[in-house]
Amino acid sequence: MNVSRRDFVRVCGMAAAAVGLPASAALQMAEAAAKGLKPSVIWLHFQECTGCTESLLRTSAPALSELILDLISLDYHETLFAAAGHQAEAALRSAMRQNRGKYICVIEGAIPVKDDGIYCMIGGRTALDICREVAADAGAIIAIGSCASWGGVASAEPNPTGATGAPQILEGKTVVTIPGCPANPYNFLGVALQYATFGTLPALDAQGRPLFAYGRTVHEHCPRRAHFDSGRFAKMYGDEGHRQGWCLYELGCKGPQTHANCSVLHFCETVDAWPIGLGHPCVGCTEQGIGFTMPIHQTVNVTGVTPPSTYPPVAAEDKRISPLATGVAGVVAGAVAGAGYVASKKLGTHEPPFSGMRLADDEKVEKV
Ligand code: FSX
Ligand code: SF4
Ligand code: F3S
Repeated sequence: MNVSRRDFVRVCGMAAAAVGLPASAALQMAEAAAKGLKPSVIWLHFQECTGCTESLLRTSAPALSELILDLISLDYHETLFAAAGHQAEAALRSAMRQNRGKYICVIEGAIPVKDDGIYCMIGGRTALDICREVAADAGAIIAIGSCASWGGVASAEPNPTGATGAPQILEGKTVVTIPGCPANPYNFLGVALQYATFGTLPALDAQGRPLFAYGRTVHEHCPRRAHFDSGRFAKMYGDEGHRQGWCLYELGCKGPQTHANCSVLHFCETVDAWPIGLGHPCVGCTEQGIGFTMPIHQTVNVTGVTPPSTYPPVAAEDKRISPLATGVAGVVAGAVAGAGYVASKKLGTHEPPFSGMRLADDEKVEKV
């Protein structure tokens, strides 16, 4: 296809940045893809809405979605295939045979296990059987979206089909999970290109989520965080606080308990194209036990201490400082405030949990 090398490197750069790799890795990824070293991808669809595929293909610039299809070799994908019926089945067999042990098996959608899996059948076979068979000969397995990661929306109560995720079906295998409803396509692309170029997978957490994307909560790098720390909350949709872009916690934002990088990696390369950016609380779509489980407008507990209660206020005044010394004091105060900011970026969940919104030290910090 006719694309400039610049565009090619640009998409690789976004994928590399998503996985936390340097710009030089983007060049290597682009060169590997240009040489034809593209990952063979066999993409399975089970119980889902196809939103993950849609978000992969709905980039802001049409050329980018074409580029994405040029970076991976999509050898089997039911919804994008022209083939149907026996032809499609034959394509699956052939893709598995030709790339045995090397292909990336992407699973989109939950797998129902109730009643021997009869609630999702393709070509006369259950999703359960297909998933196990295709994953058995894969070089890497990626569960894209919350449905494939743990069951997602299909597993919401009362879960009539026994919908579950790929890691639960493929016990003992490494399954990279990219939850999100839909998953952010650049998190997927980054993992796929890293695997194709370097033969490695990113570091994962206990649920198989890449740490580069799910190591922190939405709340930790939310652009509305300053409002949270200052106690400024929207109380109703359309009220003054909501129009001013204040924190959405009291409207049920699940950001404090939801691990994801959507606050820094928006969708469709469009600025602010993510729930909070558009004025809606995070519903916790990437977090098992929250997304599709907790009522949307119910507030979550805040675990992980915010800077105001973790660090002493920067208000310790030294009355002996002369007016001439205020320039120096300003620099020092700025350095301390900067350290607090950096430390806030490093917040983990090691601190003792607390609930409630207004922190005792808020007032002091506001005066600084
Ligand atoms: Fe849909 Fe993907 Fe949600 Fe599920 O996304 S956007 S229902 S996570 O498997 O297609
Ligand atoms: Fe952002 Fe939600 Fe946290 Fe408020 S509660 S700062 S809107 S993540
Ligand atoms: Fe999902 Fe919350 Fe991000 S709803 S897309 S994890 S802001």
